[in-house]
Amino acid sequence: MSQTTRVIRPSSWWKEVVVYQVYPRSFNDSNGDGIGDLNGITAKLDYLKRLGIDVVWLSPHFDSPNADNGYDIRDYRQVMAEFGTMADFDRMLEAMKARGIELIIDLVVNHTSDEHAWFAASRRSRDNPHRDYYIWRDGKPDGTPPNNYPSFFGGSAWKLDPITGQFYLHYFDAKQPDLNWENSQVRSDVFDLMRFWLDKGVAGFRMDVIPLISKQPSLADLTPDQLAHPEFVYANGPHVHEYLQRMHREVLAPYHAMSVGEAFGVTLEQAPLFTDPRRGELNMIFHFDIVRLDRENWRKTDWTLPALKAAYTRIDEAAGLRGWTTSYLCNHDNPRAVSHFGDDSPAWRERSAKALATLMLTQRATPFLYQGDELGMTNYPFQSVQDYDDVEIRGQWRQLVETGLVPAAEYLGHVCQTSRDNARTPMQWSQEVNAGFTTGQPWLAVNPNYLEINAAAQLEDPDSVFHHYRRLIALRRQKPALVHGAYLDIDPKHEQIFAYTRSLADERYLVIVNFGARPLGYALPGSLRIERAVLDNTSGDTATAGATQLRSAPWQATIYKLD
Ligand code: TEU
Ligand code: CA
Repeated sequence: MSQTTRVIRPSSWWKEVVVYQVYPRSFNDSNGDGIGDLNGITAKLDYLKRLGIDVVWLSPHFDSPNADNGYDIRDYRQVMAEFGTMADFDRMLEAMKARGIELIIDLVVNHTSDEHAWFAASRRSRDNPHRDYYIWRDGKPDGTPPNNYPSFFGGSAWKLDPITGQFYLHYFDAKQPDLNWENSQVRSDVFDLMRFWLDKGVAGFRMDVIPLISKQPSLADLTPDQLAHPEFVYANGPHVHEYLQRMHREVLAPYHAMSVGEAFGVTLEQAPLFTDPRRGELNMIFHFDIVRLDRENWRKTDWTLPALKAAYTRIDEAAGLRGWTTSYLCNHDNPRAVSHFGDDSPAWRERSAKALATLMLTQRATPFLYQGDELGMTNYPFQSVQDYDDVEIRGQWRQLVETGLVPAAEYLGHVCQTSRDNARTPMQWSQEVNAGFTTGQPWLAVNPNYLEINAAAQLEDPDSVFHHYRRLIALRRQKPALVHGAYLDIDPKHEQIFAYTRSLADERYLVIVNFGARPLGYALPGSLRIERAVLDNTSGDTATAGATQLRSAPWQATIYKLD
């Protein structure tokens, strides 16, 4: 099977695809236990085909005790029992292939679960053959942890293990011990498990916090400045590029596999080190500069359109002429796109969701669409801390609120806008009970707005957000300029209009997005002249041939062909 897979995929196939992220727990429950599963995904492949996507990115589907919803893996070669069996996986993959859909899976190898067999052995004794699979250190003489590293989920990044009296490192939850990539046995075990899935026919990997795999040899204390953003220290270990180059050479390249790294802690200046194809590391990375534009950790801050536009330009420049990048506005770690960057009030929710779709699907980058965004799903109306499931919220609550550092009302006022659980509520399929997600009790509450926002209704309505996404995806497929064309922001300072061109040879498109509920007139800068509107999200109030001046309705987003 892997032989044929190798021949079929052309070398840069991943530039021309649109990816759809499935968070399996919340996608579709086929057996009424309240948890989405693989058979549930298989049952919805015709829906995805209708939308027109090419690749599914599946968030972790491996055996896990679910301290962090599968980002804590107990066995890399087993399917999580709640999600089904390996036979279900094989059937799902076959059904995808039959529809021309490729599958990429989540590679979570900065850490494992503390219930992984490697860790069970490692913690047993100081001279266990697996001891060196993880990072163990003595505490300070006073019994405190080896250094002041914080965990992203609250508290110290070190946990004392009573069995051997040493501390182990965990950047995330204590149930997610960090692997020791300096150990060549760890690297070859990881490479083997990657080949296991590639041989089944998966087309590549999304790599979880991959820049964090190489640790700082000194493990020196962080300075107060560094403590505010430890990821910039954690992501700059001395061997990360060496490890990624080996992985590319030894595992990915022979399969023409697709690779996208979650570039947590990577600055835009450093991006080419990961994605310049001459270096042979990753095809592309997820930058945090857009989704975290208005964030200071869990705090929500303000954002402006010029700042958003500057981030787009810098990301495009960081990819450079040779490199490539991603376009995304949401994933399972972020609030909903329409609530975040659009306007989720009843008046503008649909129009602004379509505007964001237009922005996302007309970048010189591979678009990654998150489940439910194609319906304009919104944030959840959280009231109290009990409404959240996320390990990140529970850890921060203990560290910040229960200690009295931050008042509860202040914390809740921010995280209702920034929490990851906003994007994790179940998919809204229909008006049926629980939005058609499950016949049982859903693991996380369904957003009460499912009667208005659901897939069944939108499939019937040609003007829906769903059909706008479908048209955009189809258009992107037809117009190489929208995939490969040069990106140029033609008016970086305008406070409400986002206007950019995409040019390839003599084919030139202009995208104009009104980021607000105020209508306004707009004079095209320079000598640009409209040829015709190609795709629009209003009832068709677009500029006509020869126009140099146009009107922009609230949240209007139009793709024009230029003369
Ligand atoms: O995310 C790591 C990450 O960069 C953050 O978004 C993180 O979730 C947190 O918000 C930092 O404060 C990846 C996964 O996408 C996430 O779901 C996992 O929880 C995490 O790694 C650990 O595997
Ligand atoms: Ca289920």
